[in-house]
Amino acid sequence: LTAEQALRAGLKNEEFTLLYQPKVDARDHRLVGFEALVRWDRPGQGRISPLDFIPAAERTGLIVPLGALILTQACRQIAQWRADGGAVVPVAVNVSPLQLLDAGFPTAVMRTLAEFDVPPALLTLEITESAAVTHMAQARDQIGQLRQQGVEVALDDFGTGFSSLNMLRGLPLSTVKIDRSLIDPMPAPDAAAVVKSICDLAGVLSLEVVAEGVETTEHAAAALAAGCNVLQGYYFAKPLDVPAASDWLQGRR
Ligand code: G
Ligand code: G
Ligand code: NA
Ligand code: MN
Repeated sequence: LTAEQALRAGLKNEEFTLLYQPKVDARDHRLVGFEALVRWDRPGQGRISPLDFIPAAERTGLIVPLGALILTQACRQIAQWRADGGAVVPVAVNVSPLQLLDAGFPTAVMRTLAEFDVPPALLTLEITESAAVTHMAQARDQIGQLRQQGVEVALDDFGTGFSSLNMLRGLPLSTVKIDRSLIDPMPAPDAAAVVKSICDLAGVLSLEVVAEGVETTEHAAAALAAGCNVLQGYYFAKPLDVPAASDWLQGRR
């Protein structure tokens, strides 16, 4: 079986599962959102990391239907949590460059939200810089359409690519997520200064700041002191299955 054939079969049989990693308020560590992270449960092969199949999905163009399936699963889960009647928080879904730049993407997102009667404010899309670097005008237009409808858009892995500052200024974003490689060396003063300057800049641009990869109490304290609004990482929780994520929503963690 080629990677493409395996992916096609996986799509047909809906072998993909979403895990949900909590994001917490930097000050009081209360739950403020989840990031959906896909896993592939391949019969006979166990659970496969997205690092091992997203590249093939992008290469073959299958990321477009796979991305649509992931979005559907996330919206279905949000609807389920709403139906449960307890607290609900926004869910962030990762979007590949090819998906974002697909002309039908904003319409497909709005159609999926409508299908499950999910308010757009409960969906955040996480995009990576590479999508915007080469197709800035198209990315700006697509993101603008989604923001206009009330969907939040976050720039993921900030600090790892190039043209980052240009992206921050030029795209209609709601949030910037600072890559964990910048969080990890904190509280070293030089690292803290870099994170603080990103937070200061985000403040000027009216962007919320999420610190990724918070693994220790020292990371959490330093990220708060630097001005991050939201924290995410193994210190609080790893990506969780639905029952564990539901426990977080109900305040039992
Ligand atoms: O969850 P994990 O650390 O294994 O994720 C590895 C990489 O895969 C990360 O860069 C993450 O953004 C990406 N990823 C996880 N879930 C999705 C998804 O649903 N869609 C896309 N396009 N990328 C994802
Ligand atoms: O590229 P993106 O930021 O979407 O990557 C998300 C990935 O980061 C997920 O696969 C998730 O498992 C991983 N992750 C989440 N929290 C932490 C953390 O605290 N430390 C490390 N090393 N990885 C993390
Ligand atoms: Na990502
Ligand atoms: Mn992400």
